[in-house]
Amino acid sequence: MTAQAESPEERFMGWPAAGRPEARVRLRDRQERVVSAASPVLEQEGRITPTEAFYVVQHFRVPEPVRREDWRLTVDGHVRQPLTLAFDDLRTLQGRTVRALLECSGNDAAFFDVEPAGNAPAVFEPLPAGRERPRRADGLLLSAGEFTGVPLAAVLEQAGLGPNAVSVRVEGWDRGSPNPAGHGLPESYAGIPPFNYDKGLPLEKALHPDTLLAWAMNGQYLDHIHGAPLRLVVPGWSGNWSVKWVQRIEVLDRPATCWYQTEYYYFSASPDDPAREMITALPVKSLLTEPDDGATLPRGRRLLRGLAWSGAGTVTGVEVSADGGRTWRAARLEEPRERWLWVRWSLPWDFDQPGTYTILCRASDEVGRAQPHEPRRNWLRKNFNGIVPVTITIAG
Ligand SMILES: Nc1nc2c(c(=O)[nH]1)N[C@H]1C(S)=C(S)[C@@H](COP(=O)(O)O)O[C@H]1N2
Ligand SMILES: [Mo]
Repeated sequence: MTAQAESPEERFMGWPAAGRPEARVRLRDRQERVVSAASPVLEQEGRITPTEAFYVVQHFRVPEPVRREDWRLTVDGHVRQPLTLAFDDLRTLQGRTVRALLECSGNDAAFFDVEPAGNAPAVFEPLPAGRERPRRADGLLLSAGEFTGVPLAAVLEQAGLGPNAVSVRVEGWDRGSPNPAGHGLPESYAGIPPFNYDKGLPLEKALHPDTLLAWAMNGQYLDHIHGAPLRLVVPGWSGNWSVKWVQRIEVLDRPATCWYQTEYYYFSASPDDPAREMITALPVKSLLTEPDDGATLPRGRRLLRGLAWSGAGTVTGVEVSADGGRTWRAARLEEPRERWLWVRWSLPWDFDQPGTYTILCRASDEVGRAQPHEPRRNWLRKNFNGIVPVTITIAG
């Protein structure tokens, strides 16, 4: 049990409370407002991340809040009827609720540099001298929420797609120039002219009924830091597609060339590699939530637990090894399972002998993908889904 264990001082409605997991703040602005935070995923019970524990990421300065009453959404480009919608106009459309996991492409990137402990397969680079092994217990850029709004398709239907529509560009009102240092980019990227954060969805994903314009998360209106009054939610795709602070939807007659699409969230071996693959669906991935990495435990039976997800299809299996990858067993996937959420899994394991154990887990999905022993290398270090060993000691 960690910091969230029941404490007699914690009260809720005047009664003893179990404690509330909170996002781990990584950065505040000059006014002490949180602008970056990681989610305590290893402490999460259930499948929905409480709003207070949800991770926070964006690239530019967080934009000024706009009151719901003053906010307008423009729908234009290759449409039959350009629209300007107020918040209440959206609420006249039939709503939809989608429970979805968001993972930042940069989540777990530090593991690209880590050599695993024990006798695990040597899948990562050695850690540079002086740097500590990353700890998932410090929080992850990974959370799941229940989002309510209207399908993007319903708004597009109102405007009417032009016959040559190919993609849908969704724009926020946050504006800036990508800062090379903050993006892990070489200095040659300095001086990019400012633009609004935007992403251009291929038409098929834009029209998927679960692709939402959401005004609520976890049963209440969105908070500003998560994109109020309206954000895009693109289930199954990397978090950067879920544009916050939406102000404009532009239908294009060509694939979008948004900077964060063509210049940042793509796979390639090097900056000069002409072959770039746009990052879309999340890879298949699993992680261990219990026991804690580095724990010392008594002998006996323990329940190994964790989470698994995939952006391309349902998770079909999770295999677990507690002997550094020599033998693997199928974990039980806990019910219910939902298409865009992670699945919880568990497996009892008998730790009868004192010593050090290296625990690994790997997931597979319905489209035949398996979590790889060698994570996909790419120079921008996006979408790490390698197998991260957890080492525990069983006391004598
Ligand atoms: N307008 C806008 N939307 C954005 C971003 C941004 O910089 N600007 N960042 C994206 C990224 S990289 C991620 S991972 C998610 C994070 O959403 P959250 O802060 O609600 O967790 O928002 C996405 N939406
Ligand atoms: Mo992200």
